[in-house]
Amino acid sequence: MLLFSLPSLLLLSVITASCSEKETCENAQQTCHVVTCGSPGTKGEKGETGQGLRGLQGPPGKLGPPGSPGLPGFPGVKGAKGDSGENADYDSALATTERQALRSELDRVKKWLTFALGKTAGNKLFLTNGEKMTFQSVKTLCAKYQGSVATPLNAAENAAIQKLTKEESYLGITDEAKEGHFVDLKGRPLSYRNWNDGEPNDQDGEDCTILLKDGKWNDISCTSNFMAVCEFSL
Ligand code: FUC
Ligand code: CA
Ligand code: CA
Repeated sequence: MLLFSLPSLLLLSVITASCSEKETCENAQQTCHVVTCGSPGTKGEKGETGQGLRGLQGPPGKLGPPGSPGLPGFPGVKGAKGDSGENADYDSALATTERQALRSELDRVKKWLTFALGKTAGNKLFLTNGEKMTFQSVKTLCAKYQGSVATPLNAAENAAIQKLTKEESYLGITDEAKEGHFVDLKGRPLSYRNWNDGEPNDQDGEDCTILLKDGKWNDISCTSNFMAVCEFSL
């Protein structure tokens, strides 16, 4: 580094040469004719940046705000096949229990119905709505309730129908298809008959059958009005 400017050095050389080596400049001022002492030099230029050690790293900053949600991921792989359904034996046992319970309840309801309204014989239930009508109307009425016109197959069934009403009732027996040949509504020949004396006489073209109050049968006009009695299987 240059501590003194060049003119200052030259001036200092002149003073040193004219004074003795052991004299100070103040003394020289007193003894020398020419006194020329140095003034302070101009400020040097700023030095270069130092090479000091770097400080230690500070603590982590505060947590930033949450970022926005990312895009949906890809669908996962298909899972393994599941177990088979419920236990079949258990289902079967439950079905049996439920069936038995329903059967029991149905039997109870049938008994109530029979006690209050109907008459039974074997596995048949006979019911009437208490109305008199033509034979065609009785067929339609019974079909509507999933039954058929009362057709006694034996004395017990005949008696059951007889006890149901005090009126004369139509039976499901006709000779409409072939005169004199009485059959049931499915066309089957009769295995049981209970004609009154002198019947069937086909008086004025009688092709239907009624149950008389005493339980005997008479052939009669199909367009006359008689009690509607239907039969239902139990
Ligand atoms: C008898 C019966 C007829 C009718 C008449 C009033 O002749 O055979 O069907 O009931 O009586
Ligand atoms: Ca006839
Ligand atoms: Ca008759």
